[in-house]
Amino acid sequence: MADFRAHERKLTLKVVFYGPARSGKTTNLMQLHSLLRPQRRGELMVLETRDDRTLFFDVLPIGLRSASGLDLRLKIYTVPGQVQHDSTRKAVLSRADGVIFIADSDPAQQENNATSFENLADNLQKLGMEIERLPLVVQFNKRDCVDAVAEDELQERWRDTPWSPLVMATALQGRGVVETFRRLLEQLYAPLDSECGLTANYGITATTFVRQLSEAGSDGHA
Ligand SMILES: Nc1nc2c(ncn2[C@@H]2O[C@H](COP(=O)(O)OP(=O)(O)OP(=O)(O)O)[C@@H](O)[C@H]2O)c(=O)[nH]1
Ligand SMILES: [Mg+2]
Repeated sequence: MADFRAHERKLTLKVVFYGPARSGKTTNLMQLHSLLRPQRRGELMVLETRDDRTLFFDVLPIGLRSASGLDLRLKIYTVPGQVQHDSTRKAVLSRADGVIFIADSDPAQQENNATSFENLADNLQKLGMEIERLPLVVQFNKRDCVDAVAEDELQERWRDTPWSPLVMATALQGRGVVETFRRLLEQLYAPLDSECGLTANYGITATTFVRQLSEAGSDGHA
């Protein structure tokens, strides 16, 4: 449920990168930070740990003030993927408006992808949220790995789910990162529009919403 304060003309959304350990959640966040227009993004906070793994979360604020005066903010979080950090994952997931699931294309990681997706469903249920009703995009990262599972096989495997088609990415090179984010913005719009009247009250159409929040910087490849 979005944090909407009509009297303050302020709308804050929470987006969470979820997925197994080392699938590239922090890398996606860092790449988004470097690809988005500087005017849109706030300060990226990545909590470096000795072995490069996220222990709590990383966060990137994104924001804009629309021509109609609505102060629109997005806070993008990552969760720690390591199995033992489940209570932290659940806390970060709480009150999320949308989730981007980062799966790993490495054949050896397919079971970890599945376990993590089940863990997401399980935690959402514990938080009283329904996975089928939540804006959710699934990205398969690390397409540059020589033995990555073939895209056709992955698309086929997910074809009869609400999360098809999957987005392919190589986050390390910035490929597919903004595309994944845009897909989530597209899904976020409809429920927000019914809740807050984005078009009716603020003149923010779906196209404006997606374009403005994912605008690339002049040096971006998006
Ligand atoms: N080859 C390749 N490596 C990647 C890619 N994306 C991320 N990595 C590497 O995978 C490792 C883990 O990436 P992170 O972004 O830290 O993964 P994470 O999902 O945040 O991991 P946790 O915080 O432990 O859950 C790092 O060494 C990254 O450089 C990619 O597209 N291709
Ligand atoms: Mg991380």
